[in-house]
Amino acid sequence: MDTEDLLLLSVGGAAAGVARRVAERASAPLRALILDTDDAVLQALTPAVGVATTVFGVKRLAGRGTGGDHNLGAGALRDDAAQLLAQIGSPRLTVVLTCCGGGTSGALPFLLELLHAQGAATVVVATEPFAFEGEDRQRCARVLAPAIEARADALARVPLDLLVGEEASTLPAAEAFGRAADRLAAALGLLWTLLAHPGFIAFDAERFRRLIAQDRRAALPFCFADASAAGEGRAEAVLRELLASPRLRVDGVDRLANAAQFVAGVLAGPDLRLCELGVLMEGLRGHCKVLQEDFLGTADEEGREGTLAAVVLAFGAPAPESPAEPAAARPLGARRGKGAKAAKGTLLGATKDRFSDVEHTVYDGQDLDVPTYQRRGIRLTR
Ligand SMILES: Nc1nc2c(ncn2[C@@H]2O[C@H](COP(=O)(O)OP(=O)(O)OP(=O)(O)O)[C@@H](O)[C@H]2O)c(=O)[nH]1
Ligand SMILES: [Mg+2]
Repeated sequence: MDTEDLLLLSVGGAAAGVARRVAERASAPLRALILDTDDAVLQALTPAVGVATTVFGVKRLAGRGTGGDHNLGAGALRDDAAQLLAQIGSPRLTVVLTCCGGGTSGALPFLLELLHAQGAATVVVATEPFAFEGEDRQRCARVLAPAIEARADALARVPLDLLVGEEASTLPAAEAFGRAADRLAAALGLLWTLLAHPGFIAFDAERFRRLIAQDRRAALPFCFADASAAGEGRAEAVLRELLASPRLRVDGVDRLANAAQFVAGVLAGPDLRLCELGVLMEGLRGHCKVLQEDFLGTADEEGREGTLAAVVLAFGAPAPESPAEPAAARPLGARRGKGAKAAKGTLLGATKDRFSDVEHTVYDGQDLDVPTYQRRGIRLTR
C-alpha cells in the first residue's frame, strides 16, 4: 500500500492539535489533512511535512468556527465538499479524528459519506467531553454519535475522562486537555507507525481495511490502549499495563475480555525476541473470554532498541448488561454477518435495527441517518 492510500483526517479545533501531535509521534511519514472551520486555530499550528491544513465553510462562517452548532458544521462541509474531496483523493483507509462537544464535528456524517463514496474504509476516533465540561457539551456529543456510528466502518468513542484518569477533575483544565491530547496522540502515533511502516509481521492498512470494511449496518465498535516499557521483563510489564488500562474498560465493561477480535501492534528495535511476542499474545488471549480472531503486527525501528511499545485494539462490545458468553456459544464468522441478531450478548454494531428507536439526525432538512447514496438512489461499488 502506498502512502497516498492511508490518510489521517482531523475535524475541528481540538482534533487539529491532536493530529499535529500524531505527526510528531509517528515514526513513519504521515499524510494528514487537518480540517477546521476556525482559521485562527489552523494558523496557530506549526507546519509539518505531509500535514496539510484547510479551513472550510468560510463563506458561511467567515473562518470563525461554528460556535457549537452541528448544523453549521454540516453546512460548512457541504459548501466546500468538492474542493475537500480533491484534497482527500482516494485513500484506501482513512483514520478520522474528531473531538465531539463542539459544532465543527457536525461535519462528520456527511464527510464519512463522501469518504465512503470514494471507496475509503473509515476508522473514526471520536473523543467525548470531560464530565467537568458540563451537560451541554455531553449532549452535543451524544446526539452526534448515532449518525457517526451509522456511517463509519469502525468507531472508537473515547471519553476524555478515561484518557486522563481519576485526576482529571482535580487538574487545571488546560493540563487535563493537554494530557488527554498527548495520550491520544501517543496511541495514534503507534497505530500509524504500525500501519504505515509494517515490520516482519505486517498488519498493514490493507489488512486493517479487510478487518473493518464489511457489509454492516453500523460501525464496528472498538477501543484501544497503548503501553511501553524498557529493560528486563518489558513484555510482561507492557502486558500488565494493557490488561489494567482504564481505556479498555468503558462503562464498567472490560472491552478486551469481551472482544471478538483484537489487534496487537508491537513496536520495538532489532532486539525484539519472539518469546516477548509470545508473552504478549498469550497474555492477551488468556484475558479474552469470547475471542474469535486475533492479529499481530510489528514495526521495527533501530531507534527503539531497548524499549518495547504495544498498542491493542479490542473490537466488539457486548451490551453492558449482558455477561460475556463462552466462546463455544458463538460460531466463528457469526459475529459480523449481515443481519446478525440483536440478542443478548450480541456485539454492538452487528445488530440489525439498533437505530430504530433513536431520534433521526436532520441537517438542512435532510435525514442524515439515510445514507446519501440511498437518498439519491446511487449504486456504490466498493
Ligand atoms: N484534548 C483536548 N481536547 C479539547 C481541547 N479543547 C477542547 N477539547 C475537547 O474538544 C471538544 C470540542 O471542542 P472544539 O474542538 O474546540 O470544538 P470544534 O470542533 O472546533 O467546534 P466549534 O469550535 O464549536 O466550531 C470539547 O468539548 C473538548 O472535549 C484541547 O485543547 N485538548
Ligand atoms: Mg472550534
